Amino acid sequence: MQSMNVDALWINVHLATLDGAGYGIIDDGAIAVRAGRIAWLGPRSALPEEMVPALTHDGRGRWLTPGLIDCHTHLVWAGSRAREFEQRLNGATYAEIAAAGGGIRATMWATRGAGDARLRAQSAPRLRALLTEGVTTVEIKSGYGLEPETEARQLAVARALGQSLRVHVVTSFLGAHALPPEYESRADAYVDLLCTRMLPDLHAQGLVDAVDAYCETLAFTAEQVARVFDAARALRLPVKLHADQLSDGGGAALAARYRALSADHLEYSSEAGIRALAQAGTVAVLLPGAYYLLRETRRPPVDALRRHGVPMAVATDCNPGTSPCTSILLMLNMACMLFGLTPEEALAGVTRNAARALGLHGDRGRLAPGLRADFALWDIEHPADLVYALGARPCVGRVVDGISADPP
Ligand code: DI6
Ligand code: FE
Repeated sequence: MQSMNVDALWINVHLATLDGAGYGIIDDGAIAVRAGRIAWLGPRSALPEEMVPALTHDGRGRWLTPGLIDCHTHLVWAGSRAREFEQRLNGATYAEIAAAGGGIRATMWATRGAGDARLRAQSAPRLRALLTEGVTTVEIKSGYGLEPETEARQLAVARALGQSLRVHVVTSFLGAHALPPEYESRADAYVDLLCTRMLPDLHAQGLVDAVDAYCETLAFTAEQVARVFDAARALRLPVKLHADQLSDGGGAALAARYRALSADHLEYSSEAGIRALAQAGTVAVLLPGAYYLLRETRRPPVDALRRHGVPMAVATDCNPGTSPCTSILLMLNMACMLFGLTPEEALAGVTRNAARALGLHGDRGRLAPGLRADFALWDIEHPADLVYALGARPCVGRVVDGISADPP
């Protein structure tokens, strides 16, 4: 019999493959890796006799899932907005604080003023916190520079953090996050700058994997976003959108029109908007942290998303203003408790559907032969424990590209 050489084999693990409709549980399973990809998986009883592993790991009855994917973060920034949080608890609104020069602009000043070393030092702990919860891929947006140099530095720091902390980083250019003070009441001129200079330059430097925009009354109009998306399309870059978070600005339909990878937030999206997302194959990214911290009362239309078959992802939205959150597991719980997802839907939202929201569905987010060997190992009794327990620290290991990368 011909031998089947593999680099590593995990036995004595329960698998939740997240491949197919639900958890995809394989009790007492085994999973083998070759050249950073999944070579084989199944029940241990079906392990091919001819398999010759260079290394065998005993999972000691733990659970192994796809590495978690946080598909929407603004994780690289400098400074703190704790005082604005306090102001809001004393009665000021998010919009009032923004109008008074705080909000995104406050973080912009702090980020512009921080050197690379400080930007990196302040951002790394946030990324480390995500890694302790089994995250193996994280999306990180720019959008706190709002001028060419600082936007580039944010994206470069994001890439560098990924390399030093053993996690895959996917970057999104979010120059259209807020209007910088230099362009006060000249929003269209700023959009010109984004389309003709910033995006092409950053793309040429290899810093951009996707393009995002904030479509909202206090940010950019649908027409302005469409121009940014046209510029992205000219460079063959995929797009995503902060859509209908605080009001129905037709964001879902706009995202669908450009076949966006994802439309994110969606609290105020209409039924027609949801139908358009379904037709375009766009993922709905739900962000319960922002909903919670804004004390929003309108929930995203989860029933309509289900009815129309729109895949739902869940993410931290890690940002200093509306979601200072570095716990993807807490988001799983909140997605269920606040938005009515089931635990299976929530877990799919940080694995297979999160991969889809990044255009990486064929590469990761599930346990299946040929996919990237990114895993999380858990000391739990059942996958629902990941959603249920608040403040637990169940992650006991991460595997990135087939190689163990213990939680920091
Ligand atoms: N994502 C964002 O980009 C804004 N809200 C959200 O959910 C605000 C970010 C900020 O206030 O810094
Ligand atoms: Fe966001």
